[in-house]
Amino acid sequence: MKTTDTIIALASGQGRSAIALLRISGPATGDVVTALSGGLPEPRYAALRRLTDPATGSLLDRGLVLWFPAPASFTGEDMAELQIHGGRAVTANVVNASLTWPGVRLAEPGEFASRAFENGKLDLSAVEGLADLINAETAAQAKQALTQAEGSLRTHASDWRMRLLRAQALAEASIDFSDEDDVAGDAMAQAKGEAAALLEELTGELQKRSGERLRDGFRIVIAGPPNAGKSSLLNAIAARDVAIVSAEAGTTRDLVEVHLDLDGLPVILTDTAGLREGGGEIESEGMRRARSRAAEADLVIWLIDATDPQPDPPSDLEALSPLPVLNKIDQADGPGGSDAIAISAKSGTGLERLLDVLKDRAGEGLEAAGEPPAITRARHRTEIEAAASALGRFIEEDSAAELAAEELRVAGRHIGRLTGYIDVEEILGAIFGEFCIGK
Ligand SMILES: Nc1nc2c(ncn2[C@@H]2O[C@H](COP(=O)(O)OP(=O)(O)OP(=O)(O)O)[C@@H](O)[C@H]2O)c(=O)[nH]1
Ligand SMILES: [Mg+2]
Repeated sequence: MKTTDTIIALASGQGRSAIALLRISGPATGDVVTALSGGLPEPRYAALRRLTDPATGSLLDRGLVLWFPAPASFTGEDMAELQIHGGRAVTANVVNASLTWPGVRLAEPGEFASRAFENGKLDLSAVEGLADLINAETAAQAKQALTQAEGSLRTHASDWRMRLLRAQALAEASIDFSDEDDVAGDAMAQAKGEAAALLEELTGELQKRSGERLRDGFRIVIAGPPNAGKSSLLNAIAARDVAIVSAEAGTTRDLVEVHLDLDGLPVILTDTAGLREGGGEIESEGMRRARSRAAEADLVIWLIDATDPQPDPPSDLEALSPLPVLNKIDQADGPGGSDAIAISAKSGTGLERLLDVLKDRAGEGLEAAGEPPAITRARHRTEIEAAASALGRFIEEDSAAELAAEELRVAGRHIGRLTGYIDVEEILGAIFGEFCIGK
């Protein structure tokens, strides 16, 4: 990517729409806008303009033009946004007319955000927050993404870096004064105290899983004996005919997954093959998948048939403390089991209560009400883990002060990578590649 290029992209997504948003960024932006619309409007004020093809003079569209001269723009470069009619031909014509200008080309995915990063407009954690915001499917996901885009992780990271620098300064002081035993020992003890406090905080953040869970979704797996009504329950909750239901035992073999929005919380609900002894090759593979998906779940529902009460779940599932649910109570005589939630997937009886319980459990698992966690993706976890182990080594090292101090620099590098202030080349591609073109 050469930042001397001027890039253009449809920011509002592909396809037909009432209005489409075109974004242009780079040194030729002002020239392109002038060529298309006859001049530059006042910065940051919308101006209604006729857009014409600079080559032929023919009218392309009439739309709003916004001009953001550098550096006060999203990318930090000269930028313009054109709000034009969203027909495919209109947008293609305006893009093509812009592309005839020398040095103008179509943007790569994420290139606007990447220029914003290069120009110091956004740090990496904010870029990731924006990517998550664009991908957010529920209100809670959007809220977490926005909090991160607004700098929640950056705030943590810069606080951690300041504390590391303090510890580093103390450790360096102890090296400088190594011939004065008292001073040196004192400074090193203080440095270790700082490091220990920071390590405790990082360990606390590493223990929280709710950020990643919220980003990915709370995973609920429906398990149970064949024919208990697992697929019927999935369909009832999803309010769609997703999984095949039949009176034949052993109908479901594959995992069937639906994404739900439970009061703003993202939930992934999975239907599985019924668990029983025996079964042929395909059914056994289905049961193996059921068990392994249940083992990874945040919550397992153990569904039993009230007309054919079954024994307890097998021990591997029992160990996951599943939520017992009793189905088909429309056909059972009285309220069957003890603490099981009684439902009928067929008639809908008890489903509201079950959904309330699921919402509560998802809410607890995602800690939707609490402080936003610092870690929202595996990349953050990896860096913080690496920083924490370097801190641990620093605290334990008691022979050579120089070696110990090097561990603080290692920790600092990992914390720095959270925001990308240092040493970032190899992680850039992975992050910006997640974006769509035009962001
Ligand atoms: N009366 C009644 N029948 C139900 C209820 N839920 C499911 N059934 C019936 O029970 C049978 C099995 O339902 P499924 O949803 O296919 O059961 P499953 O647990 O997915 O079965 P497998 O995929 O074979 O493990 C079907 O004939 C359903 O119509 C219910 O609440 N009441
Ligand atoms: Mg089924």
